[in-house]
Amino acid sequence: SAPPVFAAVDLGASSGRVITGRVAPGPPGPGALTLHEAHRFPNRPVRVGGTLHWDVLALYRGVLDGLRAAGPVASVGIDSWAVDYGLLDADGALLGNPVHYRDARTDGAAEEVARVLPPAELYAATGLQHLPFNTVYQLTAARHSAQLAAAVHLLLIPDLLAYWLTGERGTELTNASTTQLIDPRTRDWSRTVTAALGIDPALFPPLRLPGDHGGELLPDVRAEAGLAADGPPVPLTVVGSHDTASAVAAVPADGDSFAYIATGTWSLAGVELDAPVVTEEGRRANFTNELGVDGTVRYLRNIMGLWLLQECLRAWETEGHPHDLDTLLREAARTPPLRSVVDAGDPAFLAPGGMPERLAAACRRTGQPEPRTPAEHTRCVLDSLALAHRRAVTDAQRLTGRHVDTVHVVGGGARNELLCQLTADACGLPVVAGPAEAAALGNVLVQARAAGTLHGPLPSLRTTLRTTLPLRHHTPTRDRHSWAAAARRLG
Ligand code: LFR
Repeated sequence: SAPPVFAAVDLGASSGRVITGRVAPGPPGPGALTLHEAHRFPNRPVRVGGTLHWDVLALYRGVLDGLRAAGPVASVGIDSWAVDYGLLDADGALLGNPVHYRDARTDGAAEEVARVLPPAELYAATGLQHLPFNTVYQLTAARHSAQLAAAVHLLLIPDLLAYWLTGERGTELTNASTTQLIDPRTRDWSRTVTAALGIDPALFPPLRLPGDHGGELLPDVRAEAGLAADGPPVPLTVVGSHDTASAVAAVPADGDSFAYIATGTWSLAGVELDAPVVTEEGRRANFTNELGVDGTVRYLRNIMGLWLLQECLRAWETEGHPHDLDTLLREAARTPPLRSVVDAGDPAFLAPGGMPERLAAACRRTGQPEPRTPAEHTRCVLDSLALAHRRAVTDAQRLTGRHVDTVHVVGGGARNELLCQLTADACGLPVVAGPAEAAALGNVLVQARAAGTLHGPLPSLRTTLRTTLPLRHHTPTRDRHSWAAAARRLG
């Protein structure tokens, strides 16, 4: 019989995708895992009343269209970016559009939280890096709102979509770990944090884990998705619903001496651990202990990522001078290296708008030449990202004692050969690039295992990937001194 097909819904900051995955039978073990993009749709945030929102119904429609395009599937799994949520009233109706994490409503929230729970205590309780948009700050910013007062349930974005598909409410753990309300040691809500901040943990439906059964598609959903009313039930399988958790699950690593960089809008760079490392040193270095698939810990740092370049492209297009990414990357490859670099970890780059000028201003402030042409901006962004990758890989090893001999670059940025080569050069380590659709793959892997199509712990799932996916290898070439010198320019 034909191998089962799994539908991975993977929502990113600029587009959503419904991707089908199947595991071809292949002796002696499972054969190649192949993906097919059934549907892709734009994710366009909307500013209304001065607040930046997600157009969550448009996303949901994209999911339904995608399921229709996918046809009959054995199960569905959903992953998306982290931290954001929708609030439901007692009837289960959505109270307003979810707010985008890049919205300015959290300005000043960290200071408010710090008055009740100093940063060192918040970190000791949660092991989570400070990101101004963590759910804890969003809830603090919203705490006097009528909407929160009326709310009975809080659902993180993938859990919200899963609720609409199945009628069942749950809180998936890997994504819950990004709220800064979870203790990574107990893998449960931190009463220290919820009590100090007056956040009612009962807002969150029960925690569930990747691999859990998450209900079945409702009859009206089946109709919308074009599935026969009398066909077999389609379960929703809980996956690593934080896209980065799914992406890390799909790192095609061999052994544990590896670092990963999940690159896309963000670069999430770090190592995988069996247990959290919660130290004051780690807090100061802004490392996080997010929870991963199969009880793992994602010890990583957020780096601004290709957002810096996406925002430049958007600015040039708005000004009436659109640029083609591939051409720019070719030009950037011929542009002198390491002329100017910025701190790609700086939250100053978080908000949208005016990116080319903001990059130039940052170079000016640090006494470096300003990028003038789009190719120079592109080079500046890629050199800066590689430098930030180097720093994260070095710091993660120092802070955890984990030795790294290979860097895996996964996610959309794995397609960017220049970025991967620069990352190898900057880290002084071999880079294995791919898969680009890591989040969707990790999503499919967990579904396939829950269905009994794949077996075994993460390392054996990774072996399936490593032996069947096309991967690109980058050997470090450039001398390391120039990267060290560039790092010093940022202080
Ligand atoms: C990547 C990601 C990051 C998270 C950021 C905001 O898509 O999920 O891991 O820090 O988006 O949610």
